[in-house]
Amino acid sequence: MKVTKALMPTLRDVPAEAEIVSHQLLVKAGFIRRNAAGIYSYLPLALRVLRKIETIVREEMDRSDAQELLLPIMQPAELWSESGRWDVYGDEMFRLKDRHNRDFCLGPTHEEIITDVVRGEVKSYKQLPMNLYQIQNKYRDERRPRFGLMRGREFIMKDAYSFDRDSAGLDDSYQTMFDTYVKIFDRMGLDYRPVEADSGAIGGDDTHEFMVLAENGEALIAYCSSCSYASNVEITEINDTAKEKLSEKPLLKVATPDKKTIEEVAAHLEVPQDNTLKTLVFDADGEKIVVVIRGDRILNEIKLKRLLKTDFLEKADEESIQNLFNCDPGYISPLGINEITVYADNEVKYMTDAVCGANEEGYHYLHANTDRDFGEMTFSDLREVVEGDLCPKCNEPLIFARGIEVGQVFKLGTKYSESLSAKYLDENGKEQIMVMGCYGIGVSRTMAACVEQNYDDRGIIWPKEIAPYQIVVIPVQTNDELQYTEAEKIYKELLAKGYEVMLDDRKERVGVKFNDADLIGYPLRITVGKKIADGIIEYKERNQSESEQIQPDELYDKIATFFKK
Ligand code: 9G3
Repeated sequence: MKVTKALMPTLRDVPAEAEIVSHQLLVKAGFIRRNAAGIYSYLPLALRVLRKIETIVREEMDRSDAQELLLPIMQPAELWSESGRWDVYGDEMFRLKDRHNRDFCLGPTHEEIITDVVRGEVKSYKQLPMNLYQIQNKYRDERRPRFGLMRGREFIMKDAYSFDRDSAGLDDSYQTMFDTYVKIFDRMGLDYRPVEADSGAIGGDDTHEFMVLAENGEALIAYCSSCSYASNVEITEINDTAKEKLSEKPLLKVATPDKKTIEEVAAHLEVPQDNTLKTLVFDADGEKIVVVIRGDRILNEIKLKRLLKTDFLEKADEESIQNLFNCDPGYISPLGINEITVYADNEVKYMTDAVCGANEEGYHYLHANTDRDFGEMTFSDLREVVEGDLCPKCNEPLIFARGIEVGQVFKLGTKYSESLSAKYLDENGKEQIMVMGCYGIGVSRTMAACVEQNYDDRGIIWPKEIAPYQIVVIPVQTNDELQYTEAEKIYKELLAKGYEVMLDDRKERVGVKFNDADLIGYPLRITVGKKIADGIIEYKERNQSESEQIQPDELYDKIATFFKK
């Protein structure tokens, strides 16, 4: 391709709304253009990258014996009513009516559609397991679409759905998809981690998110400095080792007038915050509960919801706390509580000399000892993990990192096969419900995530596996007969050898050509300048700082080596 013919509108500056690097660079380098909030055109360079990502996804999915199909974007509301989800997703779902006034949505995901297809076509255990996937546009009306392709309202997803006889079969399908994702993201040259994640469903099954590590990532993950453990901090388990029992002193009531927050109480009593107890009151599914954690810790409400097996959890309001304890929330504690269920984080179990509320306005107690002074408590891992907490698998310190979720694998179980009656006949002719898994990869998001991980102050540095073109050939003086014909000769040779080559044939200063080449991020740049008269050309890899002077006939072996690596 020649630059003078190509649609690749590089810019000097980027629009203000581009906040993160990948959004800025994809716009500046002429890859994407915004048509509306969260809706983009993929210009030729972007489409070439997308197609390469899709090819890697397809090759590995097909290798896992998954079968590609293509499902409709327009989905009839009836299916979503059958699954009970038509009314679950409010404004996030794009809804429309056809000319007969029938309800449809633009597919945000395809569990209902794929289950409808399978329930009509798969009847026997002999046909299972079956894994079907597509690469298709998805539509979700994000309240705040931003970060370019990272959080769009129309995006491209590979979504796969596995159908098995039973949960043992699902475990195999899940593992197969997990291993396939590892191959896919390895081939893309991404630095990523599969992390244990929150399944969202009440007491749901396994789920893993594939996170590309990047400081602009929206997710926070904790990974182990020495073993492969990694998890979304929402669910990072914490190993609480027993603390040594401090001396036991009798409870001592002290005045703490107008000292309500942990900070104020700790400062007033001159005790460290990790030696105080925080007591919280919640309304869980209509029942009042009390939760106790160390004063310097943060309660992890996702862990609490999983423990209580409910999604309906909210902080009790001040008034109901007053009714329960006859004092301000800042002075409450588990002392003397016996008619309300008390949950406590594991750390609380070992506390023997803590400060806690006196359940009396203006007073706290010193030397509270959990074993001695508090009634029945249900202990569990309830706190937010902090960096440096010990890995639940090997006790080495955990490291925090931000991540961009580019893939996720879920065990769905029978959630959709039950509601949509996707059944098969087993060996004994008995009807059984299929067991499903679903597996997503954000294809367009992966392109942006790749930029977040591969750029410098000059622009994008595409991994060679997914670069829009492999090589750019630049004649320094396009007017110079020798330079241009030699450059064009190399260009044609490389095309003939099957490389994807761009020839910058513009009558521009070489500085402009170099800047564009580095901004667009071609993995390899070949420059033909004055020295061609002495049989010398310049060879430069985008992710190397130095260029090399070589002879034209050395070029082809060098390039073959570079792309074979
Ligand atoms: C909706 C809307 C938004 C949604 C969903 C449904 C997320 C929805 C979860 C999934 C789970 C997996 C298959 C591929 C991998 C992810 N946002 N999810 O179900 F109606 Cl508006 O999509 N689906």
